[in-house]
Amino acid sequence: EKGQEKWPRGDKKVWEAGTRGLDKEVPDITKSFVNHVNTSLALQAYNIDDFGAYQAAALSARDNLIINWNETQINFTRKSPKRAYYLSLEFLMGRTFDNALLNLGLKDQYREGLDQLGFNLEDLIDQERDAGLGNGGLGRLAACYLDSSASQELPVWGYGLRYRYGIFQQLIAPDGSQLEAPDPWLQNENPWELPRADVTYDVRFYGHAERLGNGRAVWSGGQEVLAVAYDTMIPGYSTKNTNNLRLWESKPKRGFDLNSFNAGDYERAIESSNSAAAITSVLYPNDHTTFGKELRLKQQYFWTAASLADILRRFKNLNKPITEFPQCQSFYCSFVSIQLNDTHPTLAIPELMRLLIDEEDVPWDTAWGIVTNTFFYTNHTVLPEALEKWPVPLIEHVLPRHLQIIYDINLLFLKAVEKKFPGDRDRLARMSLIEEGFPKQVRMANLAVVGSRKVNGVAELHSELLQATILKDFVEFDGPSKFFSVTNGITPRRWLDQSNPNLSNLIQETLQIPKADFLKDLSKLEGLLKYVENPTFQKKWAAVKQSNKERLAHYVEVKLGLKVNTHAMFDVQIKRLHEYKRQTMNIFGVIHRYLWLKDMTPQERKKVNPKVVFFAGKAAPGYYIAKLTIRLIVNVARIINDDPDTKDILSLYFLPDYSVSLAEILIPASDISQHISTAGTEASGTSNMKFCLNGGLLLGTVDGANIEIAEEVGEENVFFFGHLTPAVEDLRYQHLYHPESLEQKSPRLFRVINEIASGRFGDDNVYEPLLNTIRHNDYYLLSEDFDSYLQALALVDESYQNRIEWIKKSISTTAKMGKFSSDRAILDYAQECWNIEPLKLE
Ligand code: B1H
Repeated sequence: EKGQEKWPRGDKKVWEAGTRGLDKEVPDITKSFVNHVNTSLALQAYNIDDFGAYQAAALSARDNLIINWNETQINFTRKSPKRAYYLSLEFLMGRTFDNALLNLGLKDQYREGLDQLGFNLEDLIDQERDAGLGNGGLGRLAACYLDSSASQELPVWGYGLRYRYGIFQQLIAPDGSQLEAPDPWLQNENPWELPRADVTYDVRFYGHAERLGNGRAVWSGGQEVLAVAYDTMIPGYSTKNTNNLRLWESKPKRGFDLNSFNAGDYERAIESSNSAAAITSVLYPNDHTTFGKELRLKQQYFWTAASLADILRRFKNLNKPITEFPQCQSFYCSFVSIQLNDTHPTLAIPELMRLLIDEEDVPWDTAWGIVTNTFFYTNHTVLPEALEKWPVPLIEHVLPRHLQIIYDINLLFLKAVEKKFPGDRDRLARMSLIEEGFPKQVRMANLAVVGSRKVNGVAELHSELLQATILKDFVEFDGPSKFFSVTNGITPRRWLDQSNPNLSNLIQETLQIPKADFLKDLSKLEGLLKYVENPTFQKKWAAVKQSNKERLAHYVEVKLGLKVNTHAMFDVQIKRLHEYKRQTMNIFGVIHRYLWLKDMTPQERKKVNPKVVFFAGKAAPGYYIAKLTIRLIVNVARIINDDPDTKDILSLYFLPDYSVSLAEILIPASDISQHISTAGTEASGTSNMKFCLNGGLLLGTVDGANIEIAEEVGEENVFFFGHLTPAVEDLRYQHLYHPESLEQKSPRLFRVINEIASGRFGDDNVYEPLLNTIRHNDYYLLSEDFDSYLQALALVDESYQNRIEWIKKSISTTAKMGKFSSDRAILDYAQECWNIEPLKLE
């Protein structure tokens, strides 16, 4: 058969018609796909694989986005509505292709078109690498908010950094511990970004700041670095509106140092160019801890300086007086609101002061009026170790002019405090932007509060705690109206329709309304309540859950070569490893269950419902105890999964390299998920919302958004346990000053800990530091909650026995999750803070 090559894939006629661009014979999608294969990629049907096909399909979908993006942006420029900017050091976007097709409403057309060309859409979707530019909830929240802003047709842009390496890849070593590898997500071209070589700004570091005596100063010398914009299109769902996420890349301003180069010192010649590129090289993987590293400070300033320069330039194109920049009485005379996602972008406050005073010649008071009407600050945690502080000498070295401005702000602020509370020295010390000590430190949360118009927490309990604790003085000073709460939300496009198409289809077919109706107004899910008692519907509901469990089992089999029992209850805890989130309590619970099963006769064991426990999550590379927890989980899994007495009724999996894409597979498969932080420590949580939206029930403490979920779905549908927030402080005090023996406090926990210590799960002694955190001061109160946790787990078992009742709980839960759409949350921000309105592209 020499010379007679077989046609490699799909329908030859369709390929050929696509190549020739024949209008009538093939749909536009086919033409555009084949065209990108032939031209953008210089490939053909003969040599293209799934990855190439993904790229071509992505480029063709992107063409649609670009057109919508252009029209949206022109519309915004022409009508110049007030805009909001979301400054976040993290945007945990995950994959884009699937979501783009969904929001464009082109998924079915692409599936069909690709099928004719010999490709399977789902396989191509799987070719894409996650954009992992975030650590966890905070970064994923930013991504959900972008989706909702575009879908609500709001003029909102995101600003962040284009890290060359995202969150590290997690590997598991033979001994069970976490290893980290870089995440070179840009290695293969990223079709979703548009480099903007023409949008650049100079950003200065170091040098000297000289006051001129008229309030202004000149900042000169030091290092100048170039910020280059990369734009990512953010399509709205079922609207043409397409917003923008602008990420900055750092580059050397000049190629290299010519003097050193000419003197033959080549290393020195490229040193400064390397140091410029280093700024956006990698995402810091330490959620909830601050390290005080110079490079991190440079990231924060680089990003806020470039973003503000861009925002100010856009405003100045309007030729309006500078006082109309921010919020003001009349809607029509204000143009900019800026949301600070945590304290990471707080340098934007002194930076805007600097731009206004030094560059725009605005007097201090006017400038301060503008600044304090522009910014809004969201706090995401009350954990003290996460509150950002920067050493004064470091700021003085890197940002000399900003330190002057911070001191000036502080002086005026403390004067005002002194006026309101004369002689209250302690209060002044607590509220000062500068913490005394060696070295002195700048308190970024204080600066963010003082420089913002409004401040919010991310769930009701969290906002209350904030106002009662770390912000108490500020509430007393500013009055309560500056402080409020916006409960977090999640986008139902990604977290229902995209990750759980079977459920979304069943909902559509049952409610008999277009998908867009409930995906844009999630409260429509309440319509499902009518069907809770309907046996046919219950069966279909259960079948969807089953299909998702099989999809997860398939993933585990392909990735890890392990077979999962899909007839077991699926119990899932997936989140960053942290002591406050208490993965340790969960693994201790698993060990307890294992010991309990081992104590039974084979007959007794037969009556127990099988259960599969899944963990996934990364530990910060320097967080020793968190890493040890992973090692314990992996090694317990090895013992349990291998024990012939129990392996059919209890198994345990640690799925490595947790990511947005993995969450999309895990969440729809869960029967029960765990959100078991010590009361008062988890600000909100957002995966709890994702599980419940997908009909998984919640086992949790009375913390964060768990509380509001229970309020919505009914307490009879969630499994709550543990001490409440007001008790926590007293209990900690008791632990410190009147410690009780663990054996007395919880004999069951005592036994579990002793079994681990005895080497039952291998690794004599390596777990001692982890066990000691509980034996000794037990800051997160595991020993106080363990028995009620076991009780709750027993109740979960019992409830699961009555499958019909369980399914009813599951349906009722999904039906009542409307509140947790990020559309609701983003509209709260738009109304409460930003004062912006939708601007639809017709
Ligand atoms: C949350 C963080 C966080 N709170 C510092 N704080 C970081 C702090 O790299 N850093 O320096 C990174 C992240 N992340 C989470 O935010 C809360 O713990 C969750 O409860 C909440 O749901 C989420 C979104 O609001």
